[in-house]
Amino acid sequence: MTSQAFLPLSTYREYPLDEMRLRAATFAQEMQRRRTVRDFSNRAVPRSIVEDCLRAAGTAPSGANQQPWHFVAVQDAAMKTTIREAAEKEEQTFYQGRAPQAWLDALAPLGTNEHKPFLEIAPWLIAIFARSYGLNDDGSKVKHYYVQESVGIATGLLIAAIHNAGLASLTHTPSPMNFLNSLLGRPSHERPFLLLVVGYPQDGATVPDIHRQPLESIATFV
Ligand code: IYR
Repeated sequence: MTSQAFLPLSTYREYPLDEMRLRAATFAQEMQRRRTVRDFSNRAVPRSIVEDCLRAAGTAPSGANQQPWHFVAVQDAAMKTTIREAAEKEEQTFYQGRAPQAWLDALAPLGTNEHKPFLEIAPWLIAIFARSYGLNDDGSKVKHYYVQESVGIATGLLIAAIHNAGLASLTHTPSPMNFLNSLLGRPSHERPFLLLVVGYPQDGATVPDIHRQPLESIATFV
């Protein structure tokens, strides 16, 4: 056992209550504006913006601080084309048979189908991997804890950071997406978690007429 050093909490900032109220309400309104977008523009987004969004994602809390995530940010056009081709192949089997009718019915309001042009059009694809276990120098495994939860939280922060920067994103889940390991050169103990499409919305982009549940439906106070 190594002993753990502790440092003063120097990064915490307390706000007067009025300011706290305003900040909480402003952030909630800001997040209400976020919509998942499927119509992307091919307009370039500087790499430094993506880097900062990934820095924000990397601040997520994680089980035993093991930070069991890896992000592959793809802007290379040939790689995006290859990813699109592989994803559409999986999606075709999904939409043309693998998906039960009830699942297709649930997706109907979103208007999705097997065609994924945004995988080539959007300037960035961020493949998010969840590391199932760590590796010591001698090759032995280090157990990781709460991997799915940790990577889910990091992904949420990433989505919020992208929105905060003024960009749109799409949480895309081709299934299965193991093809991302071989295409992006990630080891097999990293499981593809999500493919996040990032960019500007296309001019005239539309979104489905769907709504968020009000607070009363999603929260209970005891
Ligand atoms: N992976 C498919 C299907 C899909 C599934 C769910 I659940 C969604 O919320 C949206 C789509 C696709 O990307 O089209």
